[in-house]
Amino acid sequence: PVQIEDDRTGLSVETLKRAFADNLFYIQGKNADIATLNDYYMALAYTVRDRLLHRWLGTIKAQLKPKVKVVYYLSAEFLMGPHLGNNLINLGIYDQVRQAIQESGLNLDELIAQEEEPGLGNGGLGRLAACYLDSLAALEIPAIGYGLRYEFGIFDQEIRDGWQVEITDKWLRYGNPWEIARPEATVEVKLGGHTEAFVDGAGRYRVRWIPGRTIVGVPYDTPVLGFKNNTANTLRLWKAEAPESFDFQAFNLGDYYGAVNAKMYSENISKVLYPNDEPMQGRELRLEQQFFFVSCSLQDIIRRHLYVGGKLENLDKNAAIQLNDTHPSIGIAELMRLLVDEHNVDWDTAWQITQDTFAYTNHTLLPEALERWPLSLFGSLLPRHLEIIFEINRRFLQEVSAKFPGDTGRLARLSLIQEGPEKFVRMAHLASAGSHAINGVAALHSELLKRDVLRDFYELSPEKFSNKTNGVTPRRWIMLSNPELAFLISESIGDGWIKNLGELRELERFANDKEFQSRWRQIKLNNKTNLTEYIRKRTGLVVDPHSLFDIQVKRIHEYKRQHLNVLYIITLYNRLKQNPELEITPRTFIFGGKAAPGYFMAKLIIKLINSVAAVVNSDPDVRGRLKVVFLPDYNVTFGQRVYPAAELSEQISTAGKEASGTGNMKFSMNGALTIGTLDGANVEIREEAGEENFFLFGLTTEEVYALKARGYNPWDYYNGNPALRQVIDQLASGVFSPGEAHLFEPLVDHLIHRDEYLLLADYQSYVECQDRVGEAYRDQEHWTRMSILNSARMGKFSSDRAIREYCEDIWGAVAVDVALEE
Ligand code: 26R
Repeated sequence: PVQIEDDRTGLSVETLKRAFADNLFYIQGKNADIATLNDYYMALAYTVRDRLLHRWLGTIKAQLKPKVKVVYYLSAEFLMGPHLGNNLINLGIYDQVRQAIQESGLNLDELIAQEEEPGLGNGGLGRLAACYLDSLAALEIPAIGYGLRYEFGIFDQEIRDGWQVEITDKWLRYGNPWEIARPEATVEVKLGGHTEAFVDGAGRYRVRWIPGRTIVGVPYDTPVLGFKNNTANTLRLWKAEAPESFDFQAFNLGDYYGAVNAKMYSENISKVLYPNDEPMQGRELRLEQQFFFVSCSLQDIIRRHLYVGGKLENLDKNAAIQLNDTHPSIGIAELMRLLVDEHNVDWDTAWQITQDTFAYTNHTLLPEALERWPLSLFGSLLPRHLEIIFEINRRFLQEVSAKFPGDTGRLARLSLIQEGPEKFVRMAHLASAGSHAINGVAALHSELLKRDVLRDFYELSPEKFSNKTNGVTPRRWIMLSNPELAFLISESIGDGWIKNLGELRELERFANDKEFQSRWRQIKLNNKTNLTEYIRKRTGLVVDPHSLFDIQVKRIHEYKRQHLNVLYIITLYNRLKQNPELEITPRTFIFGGKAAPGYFMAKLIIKLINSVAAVVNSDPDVRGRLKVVFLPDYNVTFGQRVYPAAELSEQISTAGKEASGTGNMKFSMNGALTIGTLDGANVEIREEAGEENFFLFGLTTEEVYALKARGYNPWDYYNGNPALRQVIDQLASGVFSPGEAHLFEPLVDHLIHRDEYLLLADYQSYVECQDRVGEAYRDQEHWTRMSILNSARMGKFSSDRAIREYCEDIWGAVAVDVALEE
């Protein structure tokens, strides 16, 4: 019999071409005469989506079997990056589709580049959530990611006159082919109002919450494919809408515009992603967002649990709920409310279920980033939750008293409520008390958590604590970003590394192989040349692909010390000015990253980079040996271009400040060497790569503490170091800000008077280390060997390894077979 491939599932090139043309006509309503590039992208996206639906429906079915444990990953941010290329890789149809598109007279790379990335996150925390969803699917673990469907994601960045300008991110403008709305699964969320006590039919004392307003959450689902398996998990994002009844009520009273206004107010909740590093104060809408998506998600989880016939007492057997930082930690109080108030469960049972179900990951030690909500704000938005938190706290402190009698200092330190003229709810304490597991995101960070931020919780419940070093997905961050390198690796050691990154170790035997080395170098050069072209297009700057590509891309923050990097650039510049004949390794310094719109110092650092670039790039004495580039609008898409082209990765935060870092891992996997402090995951990257393959500098965490304890005075470093002094004086006197002598005064003042992040203390060590880097680069063979060894030894930093650890130690989740759904 003749076999005819289904147009929606067939994978032959012929079928793909036909399906693509069909979707262009019937979904986009265009033909080749009038189709735009975006129409072609959409047609292809739908062609790919058709081919994953059997897996998606199969996975949903498999998750709804009794006894299956589902991981629920609650996160205010998911920085997924573009879907198309990734889905092609996971479906294993990249090559067929490339050919089909080519035979249709188009270019696959151009269609992939057409996708507007969903920037629903700020940086590390949101991208980690995305890598974890990828690995959960790769490992066939039933999982749902829950978050917010922000209408505007992280702002787009433009640079005007060297300053950052923020542009709204209209990512949904041309439609989103990857999501499916599920209005039938809408849930209601209450806000504001007051509570009332009453006695129920059984004579029990109960509380009911009379809300001031109600909104509804509409779920939008996006499939998350596993790598070449049948699993397609779900990312469920909630959109806030006004309940229909609201409109009708007002309409009947004749207040049509009032009703529309209320509708707009409701929809505000999922309107925009908040940038981090923005002052916490008074951000009521942020608390509304957090409660909104958490309440929707918990109601959804309970509904699913009851649907499969589960008993609420057994929720923890079917559900593991992970809190990605404290942003969703209101979930602890909300689950208690749902169980006690709405489902009639007694307090003690409810508390046991809650603790057994929740686990909490901390992502930062910075005191200003620890979430605390003013009691007044909290109480007016969530009156019932405040009561519940008081009751959790009362019982919790009773337990503490029993364990540490008479220790009132400890009670005050552990309390969920921070006392003082203004009282606050401490969200990290709520998360810690209400979870059975608490983890940090790198070995050092987890130690510091136990020693500082959560010390009292550690002394109270040491068994809750563990470390789960972050990881990143090799599918997006090697295969998709660096296809040539992926090809070389697979050709040399087979393709098992994609699922089992530890296998990269087998590359070690090629580290000294001349032929392999030269191919390795050639690929790096190709990637650098691509980036060179991109830099020229975006900034007009011409850079030399044979120079050392030295890259720092990440959010702009004082603790990350982009300005320390700048101090070195100026130092090099001064050396060249003093001796224009000096032999130096030609370098291209590339920066990228966004500053929070309200973070003045961070914005000034961007201006500083651009100002130094303007002077250095145009000085004839430099003769092109140094180039400084600030590439605007750093995001996932741009990261995919940058990591493969990097030779030196800048990971230079003050020791003890960067929880983990994940960019550091992406660089290293792609063959960049790291210059870094002993901070976050750098410690473990160096351990794996070997200390001889890592450029280490700077104070250790212990030294930072000790220096601060004995009184740090940046002046001493300024006065004691002529080169440093010259750089600071130049910044202060306007050498890099012609006509605006005082422009960088706030930065300079802060550095010489306070220098919270110890740039001046680490300056000399950094300069010497950078000089060693420059020297090392001259021996290309040795450099290449180090580069190969870095990639070969990064197996530990696969998010697959991280997710396996979470599954075994925290979630108790196991792989589930998925049968394709007809
Ligand atoms: C409360 C508010 C102001 C806020 C502050 C900071 C909101 C969000 C953040 C972002 C933090 C939590 C974050 O992104 N942390 C990063 O998490 C990464 C993943 O674990 C780490 O790699 C990275 O080191 C850490 O900064």
